[in-house]
Amino acid sequence: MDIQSQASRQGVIKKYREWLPEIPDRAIATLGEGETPLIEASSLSERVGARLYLKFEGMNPTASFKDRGMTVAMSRAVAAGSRACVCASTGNTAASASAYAARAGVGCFVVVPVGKIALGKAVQVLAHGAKIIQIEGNFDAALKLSKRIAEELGDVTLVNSVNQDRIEGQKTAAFEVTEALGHPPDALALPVGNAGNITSYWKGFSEWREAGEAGGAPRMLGFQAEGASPLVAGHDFESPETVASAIRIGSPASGEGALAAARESGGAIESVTDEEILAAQELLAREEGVFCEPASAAGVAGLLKLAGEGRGPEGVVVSVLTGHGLKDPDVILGRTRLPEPVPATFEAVAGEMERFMP
Ligand code: AN7
Repeated sequence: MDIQSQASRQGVIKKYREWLPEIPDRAIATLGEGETPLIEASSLSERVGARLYLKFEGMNPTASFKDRGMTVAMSRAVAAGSRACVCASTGNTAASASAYAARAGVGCFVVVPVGKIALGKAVQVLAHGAKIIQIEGNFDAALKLSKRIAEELGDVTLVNSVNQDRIEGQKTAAFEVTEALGHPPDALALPVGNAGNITSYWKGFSEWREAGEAGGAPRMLGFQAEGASPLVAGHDFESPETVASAIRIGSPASGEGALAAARESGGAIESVTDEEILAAQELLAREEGVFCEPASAAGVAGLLKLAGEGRGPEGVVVSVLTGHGLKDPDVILGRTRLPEPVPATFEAVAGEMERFMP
């Protein structure tokens, strides 16, 4: 018996091969990505006025959704004989590329804005031994440079989502959502940065609808952080700013894809403030037990905002939580900290507990 095909978490390439570009077996670089949980959120459902599920992409091997696209992009780079890969990143692409490059045995260079990468993500890159190049510029400058590097150095593959293989791999999340519910949701809410992921989900939902695997497709609701919301404002942002460092992007490479997804699905691209993002992150952690990074909470923040204005989606709604909360410890430590120690006595410990007992 073929043990691989029986195993769960065999990776998105083996699971959805007929929907993906061709990859020879020998080139597959996988860490068992995909098959992430779809968690019913009863407390938040009441707040948003719909039946809300959370697609927790923080449960991927490097703790973000990027792994779905990275397994495809890296495997195709191996198949093409690439010596190394390069990417620009706000952090998660870098973490994912570092892990999959290590797995595939190719070199990895990540170009990042200096001092703007969340701690957990930088630590992942260092652990996997990839080369970090910090530039004195923002993500958009890093992406321009990475594109040019890949063009001018022949055997170096660009693994940003402008690489179509990334889009192809990430669309598998739409298949999983549809399979888990037994049908596509009525709406899908997610954060938008470079706009690769919303483009991917819409491609996945559209392909299954056209192939007759699903009867419809959800309204796509994309949310940018207000300080980095070029798709809402209608122009690029020179100096994007938001607490959600993952989506601190002023000139989204797949902006057209995001706008098309919203238009074709009857959805929208809107913005949420940093306060709304942090409040949603806290609600998710404290009321649902799901800890995601700030950017990942933008979808729920958006749903709460729409509900508050009486224009929230109804029916079955999925919000994609794109990355794990452990990625960005500083955001939590910025608003709370460990308490002072107490004496090691029964009275002191019981006294502390009494003050906090629900
Ligand atoms: C947690 O890592 O762009 O709209 O360089 O890390 O597809 O860009 C990360 C983006 C949402 C936005 N949530 O997705 C990068 C990077 C998290 C992210 C997004 C990112 P896109």
